[in-house]
Amino acid sequence: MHIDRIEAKSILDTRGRPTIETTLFSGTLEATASVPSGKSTGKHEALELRDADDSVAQAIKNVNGEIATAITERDFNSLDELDNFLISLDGTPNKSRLGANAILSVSIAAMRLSALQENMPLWQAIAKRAGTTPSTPRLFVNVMNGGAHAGFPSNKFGTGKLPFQEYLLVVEGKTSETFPIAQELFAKLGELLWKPGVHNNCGRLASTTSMGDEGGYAPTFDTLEKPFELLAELVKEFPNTSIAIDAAASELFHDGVYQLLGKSYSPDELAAIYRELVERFSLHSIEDPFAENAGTDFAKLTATLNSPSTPLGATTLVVGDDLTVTNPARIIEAAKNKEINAVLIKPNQIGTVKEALEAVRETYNAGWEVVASHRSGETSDTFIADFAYGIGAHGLKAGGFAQPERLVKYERLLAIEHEAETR
Ligand code: 2PG
Ligand code: MG
Repeated sequence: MHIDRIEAKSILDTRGRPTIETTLFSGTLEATASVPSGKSTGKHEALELRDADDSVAQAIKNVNGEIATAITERDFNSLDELDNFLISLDGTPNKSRLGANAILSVSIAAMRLSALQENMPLWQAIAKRAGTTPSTPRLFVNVMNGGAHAGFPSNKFGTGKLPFQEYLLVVEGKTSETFPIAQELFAKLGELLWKPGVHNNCGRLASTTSMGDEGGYAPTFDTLEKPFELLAELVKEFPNTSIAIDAAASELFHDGVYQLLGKSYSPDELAAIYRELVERFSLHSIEDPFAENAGTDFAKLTATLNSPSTPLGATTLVVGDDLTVTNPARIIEAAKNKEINAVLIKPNQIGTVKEALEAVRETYNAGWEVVASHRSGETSDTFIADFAYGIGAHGLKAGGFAQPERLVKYERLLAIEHEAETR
């Protein structure tokens, strides 16, 4: 592959924050990629380069300057060669010199360019590169946003925004069937949340705080169970649907305890809460149930929720996000200690497509499931949908339906499925 020219610029994400978009030009072809941005970021993630004024001007300068000069001078025999070159050009363990956002924008655009050159749909090019069998992921739709993704604080009585960051509905099946079901569920939940009495905040959602960062509702409730009771009412009407959460527990962890709705819990007490929620509401998965360095607590919970000798029976996925940060070495470590049984894969946590695919490989080597994921600050780039389909992911987390940047991912999945069926 030869890249003739590179152009990076600033665009705004769903939170109105600047992020990077890069276009690569090669002969008559061009390919563009933009990079999302997290809020509840793990400490071990690759570094997103931001300037003091919150812009990404330096990252853009790095692409248009140093990276452009270095890669337009060479030919690359493969995408792995290009990604390895970018990794060594940066030269730091966490891509802090050139910025993981700068590097990933080039890496994804190059993947797209290569698919165009091979006249192949992106998902198929990803599958070919990864050696995976493409398949439709379950939709992990984030219907209620809490924690760091809901913008208002809990009040002094301990009631307030949802303690967990994400309350998701998991819908399994072909996207042409799951997408309309998920849309109906989302609309019904909206009606329920506006119904007087259901909601804790005077029976209605305040217009300024009604939606969270990821395009889901952001209601308030006075107990931990109420949001689950509401979701359980909904899913019982539809087959192949279940409830999942992302606790994002690094955000709840303060001074050795977890704080939820004004109360403090030890890791064991929190584990008991998860067990109860799994038993009562048959949770499909729990992401980041504990803080990012609490691997031992993860391992205990994974064993408890998946032991055939417990009354829980069904398998519940314990998903690592901040724990594993799409980092192959951290996934290998987690596998050694049986800490989890599924991994969230977000390419911008690691900074190249090559390493994200390595993370997928290590996850599959461990016998675990992959859930591909967007970030809370998104763009209209749909790469993650092709990625999820191409690697045959168990699920795709792409947010709620109240933001176009989330909807385009689901719509892309729909288009991929049609493309795959008609090829
Ligand atoms: C998460 C993500 C995406 P953020 O924690 O899983 O849903 O949130 O991008 O803020 O890290
Ligand atoms: Mg998470």
